[in-house]
Amino acid sequence: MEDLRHVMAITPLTSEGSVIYLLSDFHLGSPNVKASHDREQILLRFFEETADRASAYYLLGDVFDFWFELKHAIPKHFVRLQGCLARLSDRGIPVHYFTGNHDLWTFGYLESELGVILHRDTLEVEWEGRHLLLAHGDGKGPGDHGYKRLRRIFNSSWCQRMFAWLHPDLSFGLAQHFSRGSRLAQISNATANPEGITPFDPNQEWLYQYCLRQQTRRQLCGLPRFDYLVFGHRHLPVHCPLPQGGIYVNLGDWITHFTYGRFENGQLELLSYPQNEPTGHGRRFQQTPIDHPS
Ligand SMILES: [Mn+2]
Repeated sequence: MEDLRHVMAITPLTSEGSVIYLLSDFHLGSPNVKASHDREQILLRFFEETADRASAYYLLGDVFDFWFELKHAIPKHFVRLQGCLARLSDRGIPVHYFTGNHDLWTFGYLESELGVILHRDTLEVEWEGRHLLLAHGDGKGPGDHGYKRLRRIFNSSWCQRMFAWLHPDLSFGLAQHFSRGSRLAQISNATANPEGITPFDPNQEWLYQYCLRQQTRRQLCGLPRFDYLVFGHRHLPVHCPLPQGGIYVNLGDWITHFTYGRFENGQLELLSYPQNEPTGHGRRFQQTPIDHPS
């Protein structure tokens, strides 16, 4: 049975002029620490520029390319971003942190130390009368059976305990090596087009198929259809209307695309953040047209 478990969300109150920002897949740590530090600086600038208007941030997974909390230790690096998220929380701006398939091994540190609100599964929210479904997106929809099997191992508490018993110089080193390999394979798929944008085939896009199923499920349950179904994971910026109504949004990533979602006045836009010049406004993301299946 397809994953139909959903967590009903607390509806955040959005005051006039306030904005909700959604972003995902920073993969800090990949391809190496030096390159990630440069991206971390761009992220810090983004948060600094947007914080005054932000009523909430939703980070939809894979913030870190590898994350694992031991009882007395966490992976080195990227303390500036951690500090930034902690400060946003301290200012009273809720930071929602979805676990991805690279950083699911968090056991309380991010909540207690950074003050983030952690989500491990799909979240349904209603903002300004719009219904949204939010998730990282790994293992959703048909296909990807190899990964779905692997995910059972990732989520096994016995395997996590075994991993935690190894010396972190060995276990973290190995995990980082495999994590980079899996992500690089995904990136090479997602940037096959010279413009860095891969027009996707809806028949092959599992998350698109997942969106169609979710809209049908809502209809069968007599619920209003989702206005936006928002994911990360694919490293592919997408803002694509669905045949039954509603829009499939993929937030892209902060490795090659630097794209993010901005929810304002009941509309969710996909924007790209300028990496070089400081400006408070992203550019609207241009996507190549997509042929819908009949
Ligand atoms: Mn992912």
